[in-house]
Amino acid sequence: MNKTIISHFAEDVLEGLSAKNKHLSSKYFYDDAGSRIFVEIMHMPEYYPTACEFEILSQQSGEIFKKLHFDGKFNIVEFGSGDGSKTRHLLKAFLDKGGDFTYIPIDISQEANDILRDNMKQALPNLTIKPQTGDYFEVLDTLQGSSTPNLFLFLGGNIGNYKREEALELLKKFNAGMKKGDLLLIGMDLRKNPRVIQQAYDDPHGITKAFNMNLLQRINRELDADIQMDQFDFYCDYSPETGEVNSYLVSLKKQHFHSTVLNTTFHFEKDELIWTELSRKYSFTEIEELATAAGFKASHNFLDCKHYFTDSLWIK
Ligand code: AVI
Repeated sequence: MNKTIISHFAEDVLEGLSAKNKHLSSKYFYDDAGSRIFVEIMHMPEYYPTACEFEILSQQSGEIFKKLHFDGKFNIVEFGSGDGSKTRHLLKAFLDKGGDFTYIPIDISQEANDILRDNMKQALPNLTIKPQTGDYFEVLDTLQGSSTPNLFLFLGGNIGNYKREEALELLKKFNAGMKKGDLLLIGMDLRKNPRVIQQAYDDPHGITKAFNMNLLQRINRELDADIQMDQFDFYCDYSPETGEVNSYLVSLKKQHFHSTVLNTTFHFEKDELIWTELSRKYSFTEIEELATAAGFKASHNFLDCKHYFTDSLWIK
């Protein structure tokens, strides 16, 4: 882990745990340990979004291909490609249909890109793949000079983890880096029976709890702190009125902990909360409104059979 990332983490922990309403950002869930726990979450029967998006991409990629209006060559640019296991189905269907495209996955980690390239080359030997390592927007800048049309992918429902204004800001930035006629396929979790959503986050196995508690372990590890794990619990709540799952760590007693790296002692009241994550669920109207506000037209929703999740196709 490099120093800049540690110092961003350190700064954000200091700011978040010194605030009146304590908070830590869910972007810090994903260190090596957290990423492993997230894989476990994706395999839980209660956590439906992964299986739903898998179903959409494995069964409907041919239909998605039909909706592309590009003649000739195009690029498929993926933001946050991960291990590519879901995208592989889309790429395979597009190749089978004779699509002439270059796949450009963007990731901040060179290692992740190298692994992805090897996996994809093995699974799809005819794929043209040009991974780009770096910030999404730097890569968007380099694509703007070319006249090749683009299909952008932002899958997995990650947009739901941004607060409303931040989601809009991110989508506007994507839009600014796109040409007229470029497409965005964006994964979004839909509003549904609240019990289904509550179970997916408040899971009976305690895996989502471990995912959240890892934030505290990370503070202990990286900021040399002495948090007692068994003195915190996890709580999450889905509100069907707002469409938001909000997650928290709960202090089980009046307590404090010290971080040597931050040279600070943090105090907690009994039952005090640390807000850790927002996971928003959308209605179709909200999807259309968000698309329009960010400069797109929502043209088609590709749904799983239960209508729990959408890969929504937007056009600039
Ligand atoms: C990555 N993101 C879309 C997940 C979600 O559903 O909001 C993260 C997650 N948090 C708890 N479980 C899964």
